[in-house]
Amino acid sequence: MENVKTLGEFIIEQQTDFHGSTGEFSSLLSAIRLASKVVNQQVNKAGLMSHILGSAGGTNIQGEDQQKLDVFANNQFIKALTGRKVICGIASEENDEYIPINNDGRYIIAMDPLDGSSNIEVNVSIGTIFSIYHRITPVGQQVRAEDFLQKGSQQVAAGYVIYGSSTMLVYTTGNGVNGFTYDPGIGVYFLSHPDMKFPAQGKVYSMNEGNMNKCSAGVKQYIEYCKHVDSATKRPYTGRYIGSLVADFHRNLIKGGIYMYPATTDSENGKLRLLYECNPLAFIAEQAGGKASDGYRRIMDIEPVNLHQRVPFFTGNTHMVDKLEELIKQEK
Ligand code: P6P
Repeated sequence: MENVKTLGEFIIEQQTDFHGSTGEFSSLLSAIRLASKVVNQQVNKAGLMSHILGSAGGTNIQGEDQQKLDVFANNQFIKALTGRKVICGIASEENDEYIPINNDGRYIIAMDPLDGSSNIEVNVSIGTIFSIYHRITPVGQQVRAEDFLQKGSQQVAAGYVIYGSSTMLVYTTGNGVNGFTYDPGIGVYFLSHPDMKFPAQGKVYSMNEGNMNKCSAGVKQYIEYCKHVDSATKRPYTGRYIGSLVADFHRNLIKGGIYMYPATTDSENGKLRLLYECNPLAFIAEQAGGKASDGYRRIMDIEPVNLHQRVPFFTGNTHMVDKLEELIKQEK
């Protein structure tokens, strides 16, 4: 394949200008690449591997049944990251507490190893989401909570893997967003989507409208705004909701749109987790020319208070998030 770049080549190229490259960060990304290939292989066989399907019997901090594939994915990422010595700690949706790893490691990672797991058994795209920071506490000591409770603006990298009709790894280190498509035949990711940006005009809105009557007036008004017929602003927009965050986010990144998981009367902070769902996708959204907000504040400016805290999450084209924020702020 003439002049097609692999993820490995790209990582090495990027290493030259990354935060005083010592190769450690490249090693970290390579661990994520490796684990994603192993998880991809199992996800693609989930329908056949009855021992994988079905609940693992445990429940995670969300009180959700842990699908065996959730547990499998979590273990694969932890194993790959532990093996590289560059990580001092891991926070995962599947673990109530953070996991100290190597006291000499300079990076921490927060991850949702397999988001959208309820879609596993209906063969809908699911994903891995990750967020990477430099540690705050001194190298050589055991990692502490403060290493994980950093604002999203402190991320050094963030990304996701989408296990869909094809498997892609999409990530940023703060110099734009690049997407790599996996060729399972040779086990290599190729740079297929260089410098990803939201299209100028978004026309898709993604929300579980079953929650509509539990949302604030501003959110309801925005949904009505999306449905209003107005050719000058290319409305009505199109409603698309897969119910798998990575799949909805990825489609909107490519086609343009807004993803919304608002606060509801059942959950005043919505459903999605700040550390390993909202912050990493917010970093990507901003690097792709978009925006991510809780309706009032930039997601990446929110000071975390605990590992699994939830925040309302609105992300996508800037003009769409701006309009939603305008209607929400009028509520007060
Ligand atoms: P609802 C999946 O469980 C998830 O965390 C996201 O992937 C998805 O966007 C959202 O929840 C779906 O939630 O309440 O619409 O089913």
